[in-house]
Amino acid sequence: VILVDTRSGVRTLTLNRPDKLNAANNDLILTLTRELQAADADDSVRVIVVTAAGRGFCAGQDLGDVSGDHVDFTHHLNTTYNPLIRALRNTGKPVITAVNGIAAGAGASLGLAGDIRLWAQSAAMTQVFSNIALIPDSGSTWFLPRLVGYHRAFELMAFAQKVTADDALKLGLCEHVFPDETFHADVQAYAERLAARPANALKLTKQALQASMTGTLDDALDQESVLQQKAGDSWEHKEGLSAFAEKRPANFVK
Ligand code: LHQ
Repeated sequence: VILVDTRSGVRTLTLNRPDKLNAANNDLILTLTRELQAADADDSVRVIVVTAAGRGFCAGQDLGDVSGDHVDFTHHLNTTYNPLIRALRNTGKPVITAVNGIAAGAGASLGLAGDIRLWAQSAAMTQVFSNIALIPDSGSTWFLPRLVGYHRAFELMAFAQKVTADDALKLGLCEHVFPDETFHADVQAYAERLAARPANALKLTKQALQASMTGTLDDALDQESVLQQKAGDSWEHKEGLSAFAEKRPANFVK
């Protein structure tokens, strides 16, 4: 259900149930979670890409698996999607969600959860949950209002509106849109550029930014002073300074 490929420090995890638009069954969610943890622990991996096979990114929960009178939604979320989103957010490595097609429901949440979001021109997102009278989950109630504000988030959720790639770019739901024909190659090239950046500094940057999402300016200033020490003590910083003095590009990959 998940294809794993590593090239030039980039670990690509590809959701692979294309005929179901990569709808998420337990196997897919748990395998993706394990692969994210494995990528986090593997020193040869500098950037993680989550993308998908076929014309869809992820159609959310596989609805074939959760019908019946007494679905334990709380247990389901706590044992599947919530550990997945935590694994994705907790890795110190940059995660790119490369949204190649429709991202619906929990698939939309997954698409929003990356540090960098790259979309194909034909990709779209829908907070489809209200179509089946559920609430947005897997982090969408946290991610979306931080990106577009409370009111626009509510409207997108209430009507399950489909957001196109061009609109996503304007709304800040993605950083770049690439042509469909070259999408996976463009994502790989982008990821390799990111993999050449200083890994320790990016890890600390993620830590500071994530803390800032829930903290005050005073908290952020305190945090910066502590984490800057860690960055400044690293070989990466020395290399950056030497490269500047010698007027050459820095080499942050050992
Ligand atoms: C699917 C699915 C799918 C199975 C397309 N399941 N087969 C929920 C419950 C419990 C606990 C926790 O959390 C959640 C979180 C959630 O994610 S709730 C939201 C679940 N997702 C949906 O409600 C989305 C349902 N799908 C759609 O609305 C459409 O398929 C979208 C808008 C994604 C794509 O539309 P189209 O491009 O028109 O494709 P399609 O509808 O023709 O789908 C293609 C095939 O994929 C089709 O199968 P078939 O055998 O007819 O070719 C669909 O049945 C299947 N598929 N989504 N979630």
